[in-house]
Amino acid sequence: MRIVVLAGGIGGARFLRGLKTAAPDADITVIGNTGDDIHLFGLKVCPDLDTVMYTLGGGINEEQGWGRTDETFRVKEELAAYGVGPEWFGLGDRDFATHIVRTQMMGAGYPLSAVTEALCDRWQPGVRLLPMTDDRVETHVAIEEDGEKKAVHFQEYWVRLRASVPAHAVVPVGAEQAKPAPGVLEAIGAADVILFPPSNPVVSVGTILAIPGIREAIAEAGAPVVGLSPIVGDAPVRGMADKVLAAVGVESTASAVAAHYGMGLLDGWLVDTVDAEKAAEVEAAGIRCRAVPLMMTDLEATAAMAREALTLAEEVRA
Ligand code: FO1
Repeated sequence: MRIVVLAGGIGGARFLRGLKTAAPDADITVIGNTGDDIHLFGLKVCPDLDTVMYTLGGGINEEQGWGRTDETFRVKEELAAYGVGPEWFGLGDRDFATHIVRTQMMGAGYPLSAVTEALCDRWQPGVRLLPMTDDRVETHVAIEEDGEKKAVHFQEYWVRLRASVPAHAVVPVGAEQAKPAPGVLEAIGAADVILFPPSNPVVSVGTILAIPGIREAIAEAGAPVVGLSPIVGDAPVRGMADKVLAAVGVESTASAVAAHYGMGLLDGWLVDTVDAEKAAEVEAAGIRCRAVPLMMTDLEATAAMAREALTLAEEVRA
């Protein structure tokens, strides 16, 4: 079975671990969000691609959900000693190697998709990891800080500010000019199932859908499209998705996120059992809905969620 998954960072990566367990023989293609990418110290950092690669490759810092295990920060300390910032983004020594290799290869003319394939040669994530595009797209957030309106890079909003100020707008800069990376549209067209994992619906899945051609390809694909709500009990399970949902005028509920994706895109939607009463509202929006446990507490729980999503996909296909 060919499965395509639109994945962002931590939630998407953890879900993929469960999906691999639930469907060990499936051919999984991950379309990874690159709107979180940031250029630091002359290096290109791809947080969401790296989180998927490290999580599935066994190198992730498990409790953080990002960065490498057994990390040290000597390079970061030395940069700070030179007064070279920013200090608020924790790049570890082992992680730096990934960004050095990536930047070196891109400097030699390799597109991000080829670089990602090369990095995955080492990590063997067990999925095909494609960036959503080879073009530069970086999400910026319009905020007001100390009375001054400005746009900050998503990472500054997310990490330095901890999303502590309202986001007035979330803009994937460069998305309009970007093209899907090689293999992305083909994978969508050939998919038997397309999944939206519990990733951030605005800055992760939303950014991928903002690349011209991707939303249309999914809407036209013959495959059933099933999503899993990242919102449980009117709050994000992790992260601060509610802050960016507010920026796009979507309330932080399992049913509002389904409606945000819309029936033109989604055929099925899983909500957590605590939101069971919302299933009727989602079904009224033309999207088949089931209430199942959606907390990724461990691998087996996550695998069970993945099985439920695949089961719903078959129900919808029928
Ligand atoms: N998140 C943090 O909250 N603090 C950090 O210092 C931080 C550093 C970092 C370094 C590399 C990387 O790949 C991810 C990193 N993240 C950090 C997580 C990152 O902001 C998020 O994983 C994604 O951008 C959102 O999905």
